[in-house]
Amino acid sequence: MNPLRKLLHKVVYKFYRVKQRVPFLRFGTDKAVLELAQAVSVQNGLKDSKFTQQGYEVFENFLDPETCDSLHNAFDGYLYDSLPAEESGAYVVERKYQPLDNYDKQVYQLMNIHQLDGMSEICDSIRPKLEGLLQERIGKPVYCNSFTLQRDFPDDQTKRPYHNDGYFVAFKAFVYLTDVPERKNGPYTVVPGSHKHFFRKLYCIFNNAKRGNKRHDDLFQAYDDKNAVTFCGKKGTMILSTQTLAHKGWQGHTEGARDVMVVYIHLTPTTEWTLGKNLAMHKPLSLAHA
Ligand SMILES: O=C(O)CCC(=O)C(=O)O
Ligand SMILES: [Fe+2]
Repeated sequence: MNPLRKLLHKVVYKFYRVKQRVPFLRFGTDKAVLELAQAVSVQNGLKDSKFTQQGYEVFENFLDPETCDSLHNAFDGYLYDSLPAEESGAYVVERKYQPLDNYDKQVYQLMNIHQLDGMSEICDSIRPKLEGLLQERIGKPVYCNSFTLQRDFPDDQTKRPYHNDGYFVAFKAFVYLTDVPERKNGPYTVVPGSHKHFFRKLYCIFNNAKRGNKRHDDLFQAYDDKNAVTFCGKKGTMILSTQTLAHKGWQGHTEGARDVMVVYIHLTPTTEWTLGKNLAMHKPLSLAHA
């Protein structure tokens, strides 16, 4: 073989041997660092507002109670009676089957409800409002890429602790469809201002890799509840949030199923939304789960 080729093979081989051994370079953590650095720079370029400073904002009565109830009832139908038709593009994700970790075993999520008859009108009426609100606060156009409904059954064992949803800049609107009066009802929780942290997250990326944790965006090593805000509220309350905040659903969720509309909002539009499609349910839940 050409000696130059041989040398090249050797270099590539050595590089991957080293990459495998150094925790910091395992599991694509180098990519995570790049993502984190990019996110910080994108965030620094956003308009200065209360939202960009604290990373979230709460809007009471964003939806009226009747709309919340009708979404909740429609969700019941898709969970217990008949799953969405394949051609609608909507599907129900059963998180318990995701293979990466033991998180969120009691969470069900109906994706792409904006593509379902009966829910598309509500989503179409919310979309311009939501995009307008956020654009006004960050000074850049945004796109609601998927409207979803999430049901969290009580769980104080497997809720995912503090994390980021990847390190890239993304937003979510959480609209409670059931009352969340207390911590035992599992409120959404964030650490205000944590979207601006760089070194703490760099530490987490390194620490996750060292422990062999493939979730490079787990942040529980560096954040606790002392500086957190939990959003208790009535149905209809919306929390608009930067997902680069350290966040979680409250872990001591011991009472009542919590329904939330979760809208995925990004700086670029997507044409197709298939998040978690590999975990889509094939038959409805049994009523024993209600
Ligand atoms: O369920 C919650 O309150 C938070 C869930 C979460 O971490 C997310 O949607 O990114
Ligand atoms: Fe999250």
